[in-house]
Amino acid sequence: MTIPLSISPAVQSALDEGWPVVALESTIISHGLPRPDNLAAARRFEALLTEMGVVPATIAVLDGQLKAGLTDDELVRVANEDIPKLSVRDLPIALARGGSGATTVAATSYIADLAGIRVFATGGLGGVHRGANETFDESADLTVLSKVPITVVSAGVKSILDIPATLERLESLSVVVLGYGTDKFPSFWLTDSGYELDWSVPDAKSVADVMVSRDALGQDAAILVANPLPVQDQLDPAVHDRALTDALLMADEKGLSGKDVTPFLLQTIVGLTDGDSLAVNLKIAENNIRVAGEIALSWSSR
Ligand code: PSU
Ligand code: MN
Repeated sequence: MTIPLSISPAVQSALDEGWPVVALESTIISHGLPRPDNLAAARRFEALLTEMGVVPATIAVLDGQLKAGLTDDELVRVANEDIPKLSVRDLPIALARGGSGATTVAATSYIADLAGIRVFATGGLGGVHRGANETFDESADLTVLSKVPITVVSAGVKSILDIPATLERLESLSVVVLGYGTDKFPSFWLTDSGYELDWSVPDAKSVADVMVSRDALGQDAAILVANPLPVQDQLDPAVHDRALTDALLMADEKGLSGKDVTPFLLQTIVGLTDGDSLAVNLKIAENNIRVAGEIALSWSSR
């Protein structure tokens, strides 16, 4: 069986010509944002890149095909159909059944790499959950990033997770972590988690330089670019802390586990912040997409 990978004509010609391409994930569309804002956001994410002269490649699984680059009809399907969230381990099952699904950071990175795409923008990466010492709940995003040579731009990880444990695991897994214009790891809705990073880069060209030396070393792991939201755009820290405490308590009371934990926490926090977290969420995704676009431009102009 050959890999059922379907690359859109626009993405394929950009890859052939060495033009800049940025992969976008689909779980943020299907599970991370509510309808109908999700479809508008998915279209805006692509438009932001197109306006920069970068080709967007939204990644998903549709009818048993791994897709890199979606038509507008396909974006509508991802936004409006009740499709499952697929990590890397779910891909063989989805393909065998001819099924569809939205891809997590892990699955998006994996498919983008199969397609030959080097740069990927997401909102927030999965990581080690609080209480993981008992539940073992650690996102496959981390282990997959130890094996896939992609550059992911993320606003750190959300404070729903155990941030220091996530940073420790990124170190164990030899994932390169670069603060983008900062030496503090961002915590998604908040500019600064309070945790220090070892390395900071000032601009997109410096990230492309690290990609070049990473390739020269033949390393397997990804580069994580931690891109903070400007402080004036962050969620009010008091609102944030209250919503976080309540959402974690509610997830605990429900006894959630597995892949349902992250979407539940994200949706609950949108409700608890009267939608403020959602507005910030969109700014974060856009901020990351712009930086990923600049990195892809710098990478393709070497
Ligand atoms: N964290 C966010 N927003 C998201 C996700 C995580 O701040 O939308 C999504 C991403 O697709 C990520 C996935 O890859 O959740 C991780 O899920 P889990 O924790 O079940 O591995
Ligand atoms: Mn999990």
